[in-house]
Amino acid sequence: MKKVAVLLIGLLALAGCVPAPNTPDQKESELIVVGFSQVGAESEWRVANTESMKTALCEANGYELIYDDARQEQENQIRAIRSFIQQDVDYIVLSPNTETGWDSILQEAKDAHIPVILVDRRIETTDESLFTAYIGSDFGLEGEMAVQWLDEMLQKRAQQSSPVNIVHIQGTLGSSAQIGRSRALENAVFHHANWRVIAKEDGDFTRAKAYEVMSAIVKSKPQIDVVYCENDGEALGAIDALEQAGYECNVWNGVIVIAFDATHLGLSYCLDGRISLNVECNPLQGPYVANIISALEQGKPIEKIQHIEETQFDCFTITQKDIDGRAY
Ligand code: GYE
Repeated sequence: MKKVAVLLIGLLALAGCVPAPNTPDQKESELIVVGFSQVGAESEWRVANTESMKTALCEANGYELIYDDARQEQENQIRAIRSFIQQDVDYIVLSPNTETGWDSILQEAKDAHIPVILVDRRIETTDESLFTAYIGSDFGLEGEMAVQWLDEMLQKRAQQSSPVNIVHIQGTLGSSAQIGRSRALENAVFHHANWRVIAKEDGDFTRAKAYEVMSAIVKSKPQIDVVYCENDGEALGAIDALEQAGYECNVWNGVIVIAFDATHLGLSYCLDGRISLNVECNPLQGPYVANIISALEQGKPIEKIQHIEETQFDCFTITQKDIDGRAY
């Protein structure tokens, strides 16, 4: 391992804070060097995820973290990983923007004997030895929770047989979060003769993009029963556009808005009824990564694939206490 030797100096020579050599207070400790390639800062979820990683992998916990924000571009992530390899880091943590196209850069990491831990999103590969561990959400399950709830809600609205017009605003195309959440809706539409997707657009997990696409959709003033947004930011953008165009967002006699993440802001929209259902997606993944690294350091076995447990909140049961109790 290539840990950085760090000198913790008790006494500093006053002139220019130059360390006094060989003082008795001198201690040597080793930091584990981690290169973290993050997707970007596109959502509140992402910001909370970055914070969690920075907090868990801080110097006081024995880490030197080299952080890179890829601004939602795979090219930037590949460049960052190559630079981590050149810097001979101990571990690479990667949150891959999209699932495909990782084999050759991860082969370079493997050749350099640097373990790669995937967080949040996954990769599509035929060679599972290209990564050491994955920690994140089960996006397919999140989507299934959402469509199951919608099915029950439409029965309560007595819409189990009349046409249900759905607008589908997708997350970044090709990302695990988009693939899992979209697939659940597509399966459900396939199994319900009266559900139909009247518009499907890429909202890129941002409020601005969702506002833009939703503003175009409402121009034709169609009957909209449900808007299925693949994160909180998209739901907020879609609601802005819907309300501006005169639609009401509420569960009984308006547009049912479904969101994922359950961040503070998303849940406050749920409390006031404008988001009907918010499926939780937990961004606090830093401690899980630290545990994985610590097990690997001690030569202990790890579970290769770990999913975080998650729940859901709807406008009927959410309370202010639920919101206040959340860390993100
Ligand atoms: O839902 C969204 C973010 O990959 C789970 O990415 C993550 C998603 C999250 O930008 O808000």
